[in-house]
Amino acid sequence: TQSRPSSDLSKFRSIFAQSKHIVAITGAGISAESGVPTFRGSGGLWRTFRATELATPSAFERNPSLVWEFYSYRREVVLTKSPNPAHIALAEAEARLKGEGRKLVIITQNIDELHHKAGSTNIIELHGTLFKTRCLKCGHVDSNYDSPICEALRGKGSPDPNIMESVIPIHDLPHCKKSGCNGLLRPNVVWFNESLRSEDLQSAEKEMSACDLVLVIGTSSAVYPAANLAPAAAARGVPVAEFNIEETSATNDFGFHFQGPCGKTLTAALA
Ligand code: BJW
Ligand code: ZN
Repeated sequence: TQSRPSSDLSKFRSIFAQSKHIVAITGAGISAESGVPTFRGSGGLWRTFRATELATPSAFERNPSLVWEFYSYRREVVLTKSPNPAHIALAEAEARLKGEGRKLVIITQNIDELHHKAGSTNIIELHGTLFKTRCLKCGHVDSNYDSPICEALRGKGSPDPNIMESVIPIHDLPHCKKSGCNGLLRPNVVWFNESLRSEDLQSAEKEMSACDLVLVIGTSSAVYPAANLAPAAAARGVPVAEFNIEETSATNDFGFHFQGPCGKTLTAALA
């Protein structure tokens, strides 16, 4: 029953004009034009590692120093980056629609906070953020934009595969500042084999069940449970438009596919 998706922009725009509750599901590709590397693209390696090797609880247990180097590097990179026209188009659309009694919500898999920087306010961060820590001892979650996050990580985390790992002693890694705690901190992101925060997943599912249009922007739709959200909506008859530089395994589930860099295609679609 699948047919090829349409790339008819005027047809999309007439549906967009009538929709009252839009969900934008975003992934690493929306930040690519800001200079943040994607996971499954060519810049997806850090040293010799893929995210699947470092973004796991067992990698952190085995080698917290190495995993902190990886995240410290990515924090420092992202702190230098700015939202691009695709982030800004979503923020502007949210504000414009709000004035018309309509709603736009972003469900992002990204941990770079570039949607916040662009001025979006309805954001569900399914995989957490680089700029929060969580204490392994007391569970306290704290915002943290320190650069570097601790002295021992200053200048560490180079992605160059020839760099030796730093082997930072645990007590020099980031620790909890709550009085009397001093537990080891971890990045408050969702690693492979970890559950998403149930509040976040529930809010995402609530938005999905109430929405009348879905945009799927810059994601390979390869990581679950996020990858299920848009195909499930499409199966219920909700129009779904994918914006990606290439086709994905989910493309044929959707009614629209706009191929190209989303800084261009999304800006045109939401103008
Ligand atoms: C552009 C562009 C431009 C580029 N314009 N486009 C069901 C089936 C099979 C497996 C599972 C399953 N359920 C759960 C699993 C296991 C696992 C999983 O999904 N594995 C898959 C790899 C198969 N999922 C989990 O473990 C999840 N937990 C969970 O389900 O818990 C319960 C459970 C546990 C154990 C077993 C079963 C259930 C947790 C997943 C957490 C993912 N976390 C990460 C890391 C976060 C921290 C960090 O960043 O370090 O999140 S993984 C990584 O992938 C990151 C991303 O958010 C996520 C998605 O990637 P994304 O955004 O799609 O990026 P890319 O690079 O893949 O794609 C970029 C796209 O952009 C491409 O398509 C480009 O073409 C495009 N593009 N430039 C437009 N300019
Ligand atoms: Zn603590």
